[in-house]
Amino acid sequence: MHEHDPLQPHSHDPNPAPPSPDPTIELKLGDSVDAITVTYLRSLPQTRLSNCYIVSTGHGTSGPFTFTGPTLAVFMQEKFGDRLDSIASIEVVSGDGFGTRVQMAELLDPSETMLLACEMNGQPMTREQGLVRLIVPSETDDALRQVKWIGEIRVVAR
Ligand SMILES: Nc1nc2c(c(=O)[nH]1)N[C@H]1C(S)=C(S)[C@@H](COP(=O)(O)O)O[C@H]1N2
Ligand SMILES: [Mo]
Repeated sequence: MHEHDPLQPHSHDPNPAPPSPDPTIELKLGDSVDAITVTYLRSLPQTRLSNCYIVSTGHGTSGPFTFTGPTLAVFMQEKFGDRLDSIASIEVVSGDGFGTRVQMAELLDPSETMLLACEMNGQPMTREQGLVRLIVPSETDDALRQVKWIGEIRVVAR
């Protein structure tokens, strides 16, 4: 039977406000849970992406923004190192249930730079703005991969 997959592109009215004030980000693999803080993300090598737009046909485009943070690839490399080979995909999900799935091939694609952005225009993002936000520059459809308020990063093993 076909099951609706909330992590695949679908039409969506963006939630304007965070699901909760709780800034916790959990990195999950099987039964193991590792708490990720903004301070930790800011301690990793940072990448700055200028000229980012949050594009939405239905509700307008905003930007340009400059987002800064570790790339998702740097974060995964830091956490899993040579075990990266055993990973199939990653689910980046917010407490409001909104999220996207990133395939390992996309993560390692040198022409794709995905950020775990902690800063917007040189300032730490407020919780309202997303706090830690996934930036996928290649997605210019309906902002359906630009996940605000990241709450879980679920690692799916091969
Ligand atoms: N957690 C979460 N992230 C989300 C959404 C959402 O509802 N929840 N909506 C997406 C959609 S559809 C859009 S258009 C943008 C809106 O981003 P903005 O509020 O920064 O303009 O956020 C994206 N990221
Ligand atoms: Mo959107």
